[in-house]
Amino acid sequence: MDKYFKGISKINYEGEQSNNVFSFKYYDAEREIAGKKMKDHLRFAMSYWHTLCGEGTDPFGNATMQRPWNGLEGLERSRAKVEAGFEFMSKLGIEYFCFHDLDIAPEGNSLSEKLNNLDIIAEEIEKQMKETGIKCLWGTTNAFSNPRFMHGASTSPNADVFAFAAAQVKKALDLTLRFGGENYVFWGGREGYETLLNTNTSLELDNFARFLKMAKDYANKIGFTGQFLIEPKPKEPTKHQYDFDVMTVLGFLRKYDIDFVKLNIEANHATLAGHTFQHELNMARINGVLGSIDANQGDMLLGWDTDQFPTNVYDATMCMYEVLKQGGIAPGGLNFDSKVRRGSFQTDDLFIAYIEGMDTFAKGLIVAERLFSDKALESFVEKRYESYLSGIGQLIINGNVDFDALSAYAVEKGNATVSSGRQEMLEGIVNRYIYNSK
Ligand code: XLS
Ligand code: NI
Ligand code: NI
Repeated sequence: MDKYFKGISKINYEGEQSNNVFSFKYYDAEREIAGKKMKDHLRFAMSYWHTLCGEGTDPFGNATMQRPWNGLEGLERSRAKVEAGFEFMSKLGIEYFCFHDLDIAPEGNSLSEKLNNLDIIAEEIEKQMKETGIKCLWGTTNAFSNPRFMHGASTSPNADVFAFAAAQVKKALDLTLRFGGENYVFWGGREGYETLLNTNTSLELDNFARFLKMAKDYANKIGFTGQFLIEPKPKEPTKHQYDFDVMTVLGFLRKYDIDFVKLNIEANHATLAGHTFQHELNMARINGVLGSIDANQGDMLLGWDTDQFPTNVYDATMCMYEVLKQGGIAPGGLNFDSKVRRGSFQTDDLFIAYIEGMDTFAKGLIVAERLFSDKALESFVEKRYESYLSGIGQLIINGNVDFDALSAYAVEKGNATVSSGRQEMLEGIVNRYIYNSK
């Protein structure tokens, strides 16, 4: 199809020598890396909201972006976006999309109108999915934009709002199942609070857990077997978000005995929480809950979720390193929860941004795979912990010593000799792999 993005043809891999902006320099979908195609390592997805609904507004200014569907209204506009979205993904060779209910169809004037609109557009989406072979990575609901959610959705002080949120998630789960979606995401939205002067945090958190369990019951009832994911974020829109970061969410899940939820890690949310992207991925991986990834990046000088397209090769490398250590990201993937800057308002900027994001992660994958298979970092790390493989270390690991025994050992030993962490040397190794991996 060549209707909405005329003049842009299929984006091909041309290699790093190419000067063609509209080509991949590193992303070569069919290239085999460690026994798997690049596209199957990366499982790229288009975010419906930023790509097809973003218009460049910010708190200080109006829309800057003229999109080919801007002249249309209501369901006509939604239909055009479906066609445009699938044309966009086909041209880029992106095989998955992620969506909120509100991205795909207009809200209308009542809940029943909204549900009806969703069914109408779902049919169009299904048609396009069949024609193109493009799949759904995950679905979710927008339970944060409508004014009724101003105090939260499942954590609202108002029980009617809890019910509305449930109605939305029910429908979004129906849609995700209908599209064969492999995951369902809960991003907190306004699940948090502004002040303790008016908030019963205990009830709100209990309700959040109740809500998740009801969602799981409903999923079981309709036969949705996809993965449930919570997407941690520390702040914005609320000051205190309940899903602050990976370890906070894990504490919550364990308290309420919820074992059916994994995590969707977003780069910009990690940095907002004062962590690196890799830290959050690592915490999720070692706890067995690394489920999927929202690929983007923040600006270190700005304290909000700028959702920029990822161009930082170092971060992408360390991300793919964690993914490889886990043995892959499926059934999750890499969703570009990223938007073009307000000043990058031309429609072809959308293509350029995706190409740069995909190339960045392709290069990251290439470098990470070399680092991983050469054990370039791993052999140093193994050696660093070797004192736990024998002697007193082994006794500690096996639970065969107590404080009395350890104290006696330390007194006898007199001193402990430690070795350098060699951080700069290791950073140099990573740099050389980035320069040299092809
Ligand atoms: C917002 C979140 C959102 C989720 C989906 O900051 O990143 O876009 O990914 O609701
Ligand atoms: Ni996100
Ligand atoms: Ni975000």
